Amino acid sequence: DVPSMRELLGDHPPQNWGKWGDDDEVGSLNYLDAAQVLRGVASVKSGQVVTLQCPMGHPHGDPVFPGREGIKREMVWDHDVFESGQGPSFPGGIRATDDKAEIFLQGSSQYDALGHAWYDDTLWNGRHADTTNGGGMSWASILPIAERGIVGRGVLVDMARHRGKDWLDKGETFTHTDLEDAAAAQGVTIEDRDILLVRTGFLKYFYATPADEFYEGFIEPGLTYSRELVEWFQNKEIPNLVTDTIANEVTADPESGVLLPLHASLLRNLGISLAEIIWLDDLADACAADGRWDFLYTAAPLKIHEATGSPVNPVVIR
Ligand code: UVW
Repeated sequence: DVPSMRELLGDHPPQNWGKWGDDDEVGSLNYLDAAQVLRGVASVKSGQVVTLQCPMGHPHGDPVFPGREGIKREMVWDHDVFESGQGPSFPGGIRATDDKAEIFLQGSSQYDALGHAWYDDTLWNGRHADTTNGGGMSWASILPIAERGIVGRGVLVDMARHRGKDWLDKGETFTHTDLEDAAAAQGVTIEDRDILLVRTGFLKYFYATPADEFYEGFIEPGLTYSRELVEWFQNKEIPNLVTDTIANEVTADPESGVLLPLHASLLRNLGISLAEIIWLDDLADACAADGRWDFLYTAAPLKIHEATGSPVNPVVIR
């Protein structure tokens, strides 16, 4: 029998509720003050820019959590539309293309709102989950995060490279001490308040694999829950976890079978922002080439009123 989230995490899990006031909706991103921005800027050495979004509408399909779909983009104006007289006629004859799209906001490289996941009817900062009712999130939507932006020193830990693999296996796990060991082997330290990027290679596996094989017995590799791991994130004041997996953690806790206990522990309880489906291979190659694994990390989720998340294209400057 699978225990409840409360049974797994306990009645008094590590929690940051109230730490930045009862009305706070951005949680641990509060750690990213001006000093942290300058610490990130100080890690820029060459001026190299690397973008981290997976392209939306990739011919192979988009990597999504089962039940979601990739973008459905439709062209509304093209040359033929104008030639057939169906497009608008603008004075002087200028013409333009136009697109519209239907997207799952969690259906590509994305940031989760802090209110995105919960248990026991309560979400970030102790608010009732009925704030998700009525067609939009009236509490802890993506908007406050989008308004502040995310800038700081980022550190990439390449777990796949550290374990000598192109990608980690389905269900393969690692812990915070594995992260520290891998970082030490790379010659970098995960410092307090760092934005933590973790590469598993699993998106590389996605693009290299037929969809039915990728989704068969869907379980991703990733961090695995323990109270010590959650305390490590809390004590290090990590503001943001960024991974190249769809859900940022091993999908189901291997011992209990509970689904996504780190969403509950990190997002709901500690207010740590989660960025998922982030393409880290180009960045990892750049870091491996010159042996520098820290950088300025910037991300600007879209300002979508009452939304549960937003697509994003993080930009790293090295
Ligand atoms: C779910 O909401 C299931 O996952 P994610 O946070 O990865 O979008």
